[in-house]
Amino acid sequence: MGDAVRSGIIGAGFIGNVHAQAVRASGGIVAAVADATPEAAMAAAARMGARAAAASAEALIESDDVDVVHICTPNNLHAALARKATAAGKAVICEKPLATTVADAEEVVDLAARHGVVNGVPFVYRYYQTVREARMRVQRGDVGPLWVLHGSYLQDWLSSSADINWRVDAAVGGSSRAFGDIGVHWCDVVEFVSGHRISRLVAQTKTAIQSRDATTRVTTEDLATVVFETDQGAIGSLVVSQVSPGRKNRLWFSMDGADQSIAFDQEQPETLWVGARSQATVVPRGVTPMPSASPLLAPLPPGHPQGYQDCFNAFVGDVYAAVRGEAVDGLPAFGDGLRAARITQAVLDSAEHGRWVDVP
Ligand code: 4PW
Repeated sequence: MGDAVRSGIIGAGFIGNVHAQAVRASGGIVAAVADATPEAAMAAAARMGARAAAASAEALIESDDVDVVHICTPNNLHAALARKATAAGKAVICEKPLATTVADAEEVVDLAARHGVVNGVPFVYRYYQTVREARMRVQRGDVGPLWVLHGSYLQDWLSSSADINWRVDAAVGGSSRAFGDIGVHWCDVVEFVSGHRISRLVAQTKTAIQSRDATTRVTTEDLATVVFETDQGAIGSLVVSQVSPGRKNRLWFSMDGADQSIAFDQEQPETLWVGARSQATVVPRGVTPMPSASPLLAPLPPGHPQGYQDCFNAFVGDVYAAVRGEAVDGLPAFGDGLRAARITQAVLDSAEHGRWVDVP
């Protein structure tokens, strides 16, 4: 490997482009792009400024010019490509879900461990500086023992029957949609900040729009509600929706403890809300000293807002640091992708059978 890390991106849609920008922001090179056809890859390589268009995903994985494989395809291809890239000894960033079944996710995790490859799953909301600050405050004991973890993740981009996307099709997107696509982000960031683990849950799901584009019959859920308990005795609740008009990407959580409550809103990520009995404070990003924070989290000073792409940049920067052999705190990896698959399966099982389910 030369000085700059060379990334190959498989899949050139919305998220493939986010990855390409993060590669450049992290000092990497977009060495190759693969897409559904060689022609589409050539168009994408020109659009994204990649050095080369790969003839196929497999060719990209095998290329000696690629150090890190980014899997940004539709969900049903993730596990197979992650297996191939891992077996080829490449570092791998695999979009969530790592796999559409728990068994496949377990296999990918095992394989990555056996081959000792650096791996990441972009649970990027961990990379807001305010999220790290919330985690620090919880770890420091400011909030006290946590009693209740609650919140929601709401979007509206699938709220009309005219909204069509491959994610809606269970054969391509997987048997869970709203929860598997965005509910898992909420669980990841809440477990990351709180240090608690969701240990059992009861869920309901609903397909609000049962037919899209007048023809497509939809089986995946638009909505999920989850009530849960954690391994440390807290209780919680979560609402997930991709059909909430006006809500664009509203991931919000509150952790309420014996001494304080602390809340974060992904659409207002420059502040944390910290409440105590005597006062509530809106704390701006960057004013609280965080001695061990990575500089990647805050490339710009307070007052210059950190956004979604910045989080992605910091995540890819951390993967690159791990590739260079540096220690990284809080990098979301394949193990976290497996955790998400297990929680998703528990939600589906609970919703199907109408009962509490343990999360392994
Ligand atoms: O991972 C999520 C996506 O699948 C994202 O964070 C937001 O919701 C953006 O697109 C979808």
